[in-house]
Amino acid sequence: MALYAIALGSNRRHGRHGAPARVLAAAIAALPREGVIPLTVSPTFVTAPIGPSIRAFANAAALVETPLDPPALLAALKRIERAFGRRRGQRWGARVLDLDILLWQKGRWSSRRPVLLIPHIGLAKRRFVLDPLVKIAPEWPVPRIGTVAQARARLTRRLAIHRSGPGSGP
Ligand code: PH2
Ligand code: MG
Ligand code: MG
Repeated sequence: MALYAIALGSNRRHGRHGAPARVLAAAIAALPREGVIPLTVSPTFVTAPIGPSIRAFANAAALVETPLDPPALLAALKRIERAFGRRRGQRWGARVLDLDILLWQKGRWSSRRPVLLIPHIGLAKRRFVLDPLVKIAPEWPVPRIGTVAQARARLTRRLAIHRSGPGSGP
């Protein structure tokens, strides 16, 4: 068995499940059918969209346990995305469900087939990932940074410095 942290996101309604927050709850409920057991689920956050999409996202994170290795877990998450109506070509656009592998217990993973990097490349750069994750796994190690809590502290400090930079003051 291995432990993973995954990120969940949605910014489109699902015909049957409803609003994005409901889509995330339904996605959590779909995990066990793929042999992925949710152990801890964060609260759901409503977040401003980063990138081209204009709709707000619902975001959450979960700690899960599974016998699957990273490529097999990625395939399982993609099957769930497809079952929820996710289509190819929606990268960074509005999407009904996005499931990303953030971290796993055994440290790093890097492969080209399938294209998969753990830790997720956006992990340390995105509040919408770290805010939910820090609620459930503050002490989880993040290679080269320390812990999830330290990654988030570093990011929020950096954002504060940007906001107080030249031109933004009184
Ligand atoms: N996902 C994206 C692009 N932008 N913005 C928010 N707030 N939340 C997301 O999950 C998100 C995003 C691509 O995966
Ligand atoms: Mg994503
Ligand atoms: Mg994704």
